[in-house]
Amino acid sequence: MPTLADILYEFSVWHEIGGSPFKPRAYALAAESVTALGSDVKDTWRTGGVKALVALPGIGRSIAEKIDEYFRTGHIKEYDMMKKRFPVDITGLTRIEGLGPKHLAELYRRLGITDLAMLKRGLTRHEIRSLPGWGVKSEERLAKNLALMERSSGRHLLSEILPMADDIVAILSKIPGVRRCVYAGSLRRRQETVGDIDLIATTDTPARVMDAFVALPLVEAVHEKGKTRSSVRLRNGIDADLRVVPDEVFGATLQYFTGDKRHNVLLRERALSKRLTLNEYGLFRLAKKKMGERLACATEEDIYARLDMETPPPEIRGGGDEIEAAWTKTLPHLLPYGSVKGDLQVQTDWTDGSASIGDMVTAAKAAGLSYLAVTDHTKALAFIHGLDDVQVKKQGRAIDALNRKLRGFRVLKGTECDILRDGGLDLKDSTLASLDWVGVSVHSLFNLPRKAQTARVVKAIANPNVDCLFHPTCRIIGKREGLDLDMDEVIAAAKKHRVALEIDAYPDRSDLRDIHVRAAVQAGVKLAIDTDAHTPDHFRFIPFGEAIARRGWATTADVVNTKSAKDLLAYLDKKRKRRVS
Ligand code: DGT
Ligand code: CA
Ligand code: CA
Ligand code: ZN
Repeated sequence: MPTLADILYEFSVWHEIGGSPFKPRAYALAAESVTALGSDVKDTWRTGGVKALVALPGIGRSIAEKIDEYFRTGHIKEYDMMKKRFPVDITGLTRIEGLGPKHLAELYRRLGITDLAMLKRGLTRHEIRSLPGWGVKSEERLAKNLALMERSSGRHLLSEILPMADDIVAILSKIPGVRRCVYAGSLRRRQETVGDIDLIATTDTPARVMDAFVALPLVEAVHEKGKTRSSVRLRNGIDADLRVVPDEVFGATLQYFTGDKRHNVLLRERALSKRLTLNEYGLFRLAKKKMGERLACATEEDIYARLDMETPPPEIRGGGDEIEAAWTKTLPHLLPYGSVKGDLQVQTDWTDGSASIGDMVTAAKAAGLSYLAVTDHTKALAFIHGLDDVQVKKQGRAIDALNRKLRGFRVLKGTECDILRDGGLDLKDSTLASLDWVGVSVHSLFNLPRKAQTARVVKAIANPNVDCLFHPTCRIIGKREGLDLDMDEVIAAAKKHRVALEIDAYPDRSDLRDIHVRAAVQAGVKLAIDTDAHTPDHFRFIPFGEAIARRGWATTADVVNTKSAKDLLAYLDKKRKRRVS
């Protein structure tokens, strides 16, 4: 069963094939809007029917009636009819780069091609090259794009792509004629995973820049090369898009391609309410449904200001209440990058870390930090020789000795104490009470039912010796779903017991994730941004943790390790007065 967005998109293609002058665009806009609004569309319909649908961005009366029919009956009559006349897998086939509506119509009418399998057969039989306007070259391009589409994997971790994107931007910036070059899209919004790299360059000589771009050694294949947009596959399997625009519209292009789509839909809606229209070339006056005078385009700030809004940082452009906050000028002052002063989750060679405490200190200093907490695992993790009470005490004496030698850096005595099956902890209370920083976390029984898992975690953080819940949900991106937890309950317990929740910046953890950070911040729960370092070079993950905090609207005051070591210890001391030993 196709989704509503798919159906609307198919209508758009259908009308395009039929030659309608404005319907294709109306349906494409509606499809985009429905995608961006997600489940909100159905909620809106349920509460307000057709009338409420019309009030949504990008949805007019007749499309609203189709959506209504879809929700009421599960079908749209006109769609079913159209499908009979044109039984083509539009959604599947248009995933191939460069295969547009008119091509689909032609392939169907002349060769009866309705889906990917038939397209492949047509390609192997070389039937496509003989169509009017095609030829060997375009047939080969289609085959190549089809193969690339099938090979194209899913999403990539931000931490893998960001350094690469920085390199690409540096390379592109050196192409003669390039004035500015940046990346936009999910990368600029620092989403935990990104689909592709969206690049923007400004120049007076677009053709030269495009030639140079597609000829870069790191480009493996060219999906599409145009005057203002080219799309390539890089050698590491990632796609990159480059848009080239005149320098004076840079702000508008950056705003547009930073997204996300939902943010842009809402922003355009706001523009429309002021009788303005917004696209990648600027903000224009709307005069009799046509574009009028250009009002802003040079910087993002100009555009938002012209809409009477503050400029939301890219990290929070998710199409939620940032629009309203920007408009009422109540955006939070997000925690700046570089705010974290110490790392509060670090493993050493006492357990499964690769380096000594001393080597981790050297690396942390080099990364600009002024303290770290040694938080080796505890004995429940026998396979990595987790520490018992005696060993923790012994490690504490080693840390005291090291601190006496250190200048301008402080090592805190800590633990990553295992949460046992029943919510008990893996070290004695007297041991925990002797430490500067007590983190607790789950490393077993990931599949307990929600109620039991939540009770287990809540019980652990109710222990008055506990300062922080490490990697609270235990998800591993692409590998493990994470615990089934009632996060509201966990957040309430963290608040009650004054326990910080960790943002574990280890890339495939990214745990807490942005939405939970937001909920924690709203509840007044403190956060800690840690790298979960197991080797000296892991301290480079700090900015990724800061990015998650920003995406969750956290400010400096929300994060405990933006404090100096001295202030942090004083803060923990206040709590410690309530500790049991
Ligand atoms: P990704 O690549 O899946 O991680 O996510 P994005 O957000 O980077 O999405 P992408 O690469 O498809 O497009 C980059 C930005 O360009 C997107 O965030 C907003 C803008 N954009 C792209 N296509 C459209 C569109 O059809 N409509 C609107 N309003 N904006 C678009
Ligand atoms: Ca993208
Ligand atoms: Ca893209
Ligand atoms: Zn852990």
